[in-house]
Amino acid sequence: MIAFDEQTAQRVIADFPILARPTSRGKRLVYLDSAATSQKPNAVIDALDTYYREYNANIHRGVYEIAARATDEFEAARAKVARFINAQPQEIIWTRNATEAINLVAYSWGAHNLHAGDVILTTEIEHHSNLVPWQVLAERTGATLRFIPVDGRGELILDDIDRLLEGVKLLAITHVSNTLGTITPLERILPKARAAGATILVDGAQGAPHLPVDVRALDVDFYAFSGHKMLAPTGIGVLYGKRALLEAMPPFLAGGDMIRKVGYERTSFNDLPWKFEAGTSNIADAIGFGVAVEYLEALGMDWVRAHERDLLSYAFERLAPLEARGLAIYGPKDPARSSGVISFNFADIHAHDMASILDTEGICIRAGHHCTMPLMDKMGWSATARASFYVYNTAADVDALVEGLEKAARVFKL
Ligand code: 7TS
Repeated sequence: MIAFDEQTAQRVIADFPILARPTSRGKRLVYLDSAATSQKPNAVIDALDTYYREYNANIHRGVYEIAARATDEFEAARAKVARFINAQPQEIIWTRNATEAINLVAYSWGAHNLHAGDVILTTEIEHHSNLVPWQVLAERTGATLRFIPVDGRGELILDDIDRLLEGVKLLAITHVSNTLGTITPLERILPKARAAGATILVDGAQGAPHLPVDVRALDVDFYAFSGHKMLAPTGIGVLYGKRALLEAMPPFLAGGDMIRKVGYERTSFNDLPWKFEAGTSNIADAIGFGVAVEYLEALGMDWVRAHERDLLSYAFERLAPLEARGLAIYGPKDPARSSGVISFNFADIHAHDMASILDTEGICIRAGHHCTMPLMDKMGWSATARASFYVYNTAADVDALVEGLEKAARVFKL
């Protein structure tokens, strides 16, 4: 039996008002789609409310009291997010999301450092957001893409990693697969990539929300993530970059706030991190992001990881009997190598039908290709159903999922 920390879990649930609202069918909301976006605790919702009610003003320009407070809170949020991943505040660039953070690197660093014949190494499990920007960059520069292959259980095959890394200029790799939950073995890959002279970008969209992250210990050059998957509002994300690299990079977007001095003909650019933050920033949501990481820090990322491991262990245990009836679970199926994602198909029930049946029970899962179409093609799946866990999920949610699958089996007469 898994020893859940039920007391903390119940306290966490009470912090999320949406979880107390029944669905229109009067069901308890069982939210199992946090890999798509997470729910928000009262502390984050209140921070947005307070900003708009008490000190809404533009930042970095007003001398009056509420503008100074807005600037202070905005920059304090940056410092909180920096601390969360063991970075310096100047190394934290606010973006809209992980996708924009990756594009910033592709357009600014990539366009100036990659040339015809250069190699970008990525993997076969990437989200489109860490694939398409490199395809576009390769098209523009004449660089080529190379892939670390994936095996049938969704784990990267590293037998040939030394050869794959030969001559690589950029390694762009995910921390965690959003489709399979696989935690990529960065500790085995990154030192080799560094030794091979590659610049390293990690897509942390599914890493930062679920695992303790220390960008210094990982020794990555860039780490991209989104606030909305880690209790913060939508519309705010982060690019972490090593200071020396960011200093050397040209701005991505140009305009207000990213300048030091502007003449009709020439402009000099602002210091880090503002050089990369053109135009009025997403002030409220950045402040909300700061509150979200404080919430996660108070819980402790070790607790978050342990809680998700417990949930996965319990889910694998509860789902096992259904495997004999045609349930196929994809991915490593090992809570030590997997983050809180379970991708599955049940006999010949289409993943979208499964999601619709579960919806009638108040259970939210995602069905489809999960923005990893090449991976789906390679595995031969047209779609999978995906349940994903976070801090506010408990054993009761796993039980609800299992009951939902049993209902689907009845409906489809399995
Ligand atoms: N990288 C990974 C690994 C992701 O899972 C996602 C979003 C992104 C990048 C892009 O994040 P965004 O915030 O810029 O959109 N993944 C998912 C998902 O699995 N379901 O919905 C979005």
